[in-house]
Amino acid sequence: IAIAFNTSIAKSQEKIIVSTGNPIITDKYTADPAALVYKDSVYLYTGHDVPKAPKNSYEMHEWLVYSSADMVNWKEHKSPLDVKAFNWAKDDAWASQVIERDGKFYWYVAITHGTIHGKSIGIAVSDSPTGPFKDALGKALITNDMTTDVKISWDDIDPSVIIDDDGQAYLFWGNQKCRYVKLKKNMIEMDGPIVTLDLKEFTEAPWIHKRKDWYYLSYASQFPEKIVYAMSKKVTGPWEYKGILNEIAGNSNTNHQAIINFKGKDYFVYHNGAINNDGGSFRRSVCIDYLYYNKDGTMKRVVMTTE
Ligand code: FUB
Repeated sequence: IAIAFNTSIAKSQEKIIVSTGNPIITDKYTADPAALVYKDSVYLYTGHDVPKAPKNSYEMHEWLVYSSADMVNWKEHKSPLDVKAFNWAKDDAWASQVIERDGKFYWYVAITHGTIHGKSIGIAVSDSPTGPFKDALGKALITNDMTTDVKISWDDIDPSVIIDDDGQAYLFWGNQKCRYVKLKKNMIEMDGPIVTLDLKEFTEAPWIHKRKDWYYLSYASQFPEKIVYAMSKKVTGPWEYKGILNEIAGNSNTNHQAIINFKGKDYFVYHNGAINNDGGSFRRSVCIDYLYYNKDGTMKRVVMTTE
């Protein structure tokens, strides 16, 4: 992606950002990207790292949305969702993904539960990809007490959703262990047991996508994190490990990816800590690079660029 510098022009509550390089957004810290291709636009959903967070940990209270028809000119929309939308939750607007079904947009988010110890997964819904979004369920879909084999409180994070060709939807998520569960057609209820996958050196950040007749499960591995991936002929596996897709992202212990095809090109969307000599593991920034597939369906390693 060509880059020289990024400019932004404020217009009421929306802002146009002309992104000519990585990171693509430089006036805010953006993390944990998810991307949705809908009609002729890409919608980019991110977390928002608070600048100069007083603690050496994540401080995130809202999610952001940007849209683009060309991957260069981005419109920043007014934040359509923050933690207060979930009245059963406490705080922490961690990683998320939006998916469309039958004209409705479902936003799966990781968030700290108010009364059940640990992180949980909630869902917001809207008639538009840019909101307004409201709590779809009035409670969490996944809570920490449903997955007691992992003893940390943040193992139920990083939701990623796919609707398979037969219409069956699956929610993947996890830290330390990757899980999935079928979703009902209404997208807000589970439709079967939680299944735990055995993935090599899985840390977190699963992203599930399909291309031709291959399913891809990419995820953050080890710590500091690299993005690796596995492939399968079925969405439920078995998964064959295929190695590193993206090395440790500059100056950030975490990496977190989305993979999309838009107008005939494949993109790898991720974050690093490279902004303005001031970024880092808790002040991250979204980047985009091209992604290339080999003839056998495997993905070429993505090398982080500044352009
Ligand atoms: O942003 C908070 C957490 O950091 C995410 O949930 C993880 O994927 C990591 O990026």
